[in-house]
Amino acid sequence: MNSLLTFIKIAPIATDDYVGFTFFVGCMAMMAASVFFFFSMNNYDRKWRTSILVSGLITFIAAVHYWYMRDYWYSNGSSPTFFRYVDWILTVPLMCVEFYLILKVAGAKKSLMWKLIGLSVVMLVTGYFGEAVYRDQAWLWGLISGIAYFVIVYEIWLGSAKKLAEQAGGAVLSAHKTLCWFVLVGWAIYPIGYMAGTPGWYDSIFGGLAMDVIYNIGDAINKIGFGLVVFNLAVNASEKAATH
Ligand SMILES: *C/C=C(C)/C=C/C=C(C)/C=C/C1=C(C)CCCC1(C)C
Repeated sequence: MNSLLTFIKIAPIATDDYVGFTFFVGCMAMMAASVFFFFSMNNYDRKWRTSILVSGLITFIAAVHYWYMRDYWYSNGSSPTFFRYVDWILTVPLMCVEFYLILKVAGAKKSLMWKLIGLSVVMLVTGYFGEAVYRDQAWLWGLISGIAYFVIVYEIWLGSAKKLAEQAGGAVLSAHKTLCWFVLVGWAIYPIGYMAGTPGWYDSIFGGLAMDVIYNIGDAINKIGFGLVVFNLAVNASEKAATH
């Protein structure tokens, strides 16, 4: 049994190792979600296929990274910051693609997609600088990252994406709104993890929290939640098409 565990690189997790535990559960949840999205993508209207595929890609990419991060944490006892940001730099832009894909019915242009992708890359690269490279100025990099985050929130809640969602109406509008809430509330979990894991004026507020636990909870909520909103849109919109 032990040699099997070694072979498949499942490390025994101490019962009080919350970081290790959430890496493990996160990995399983991402795998399960991927299977679900991949298997259901052909059951609905053709036009939603790519959207559900992207949902599955997001959770699948995360599952692979969680597999590594779980092992990294167990072997080194430190945060797998690099893998974390590689995961995000792949999956967050894909979440921006989801906005574009569902708004395409209302005529969304690729420029909207690239704008959101560009902002998300700025948000993540500056966050990485603060967390891994210039830790002494973490607050400054976090601030720049936060501004990019704020512009994304503005763009989808009040900017051109909102107008497109209103033109589309119905199931698309309500899915867009739910995704907007995920970005406003669900993504706001990450700056808390960042402040817990970097030195700064906020140490006395967030210093005692485990950064990786916070990030892992954020990832599970946002990646799987986002995917389910898109899946739900496909279900609702396909049902409606069938009754017409
Ligand atoms: C699946 C992964 C997701 C949805 C990751 C999202 C990450 C963020 C929204 C990170 C945001 C950050 C800030 C707004 C400021 C501090 C630095 C970051 C990168 C943690």
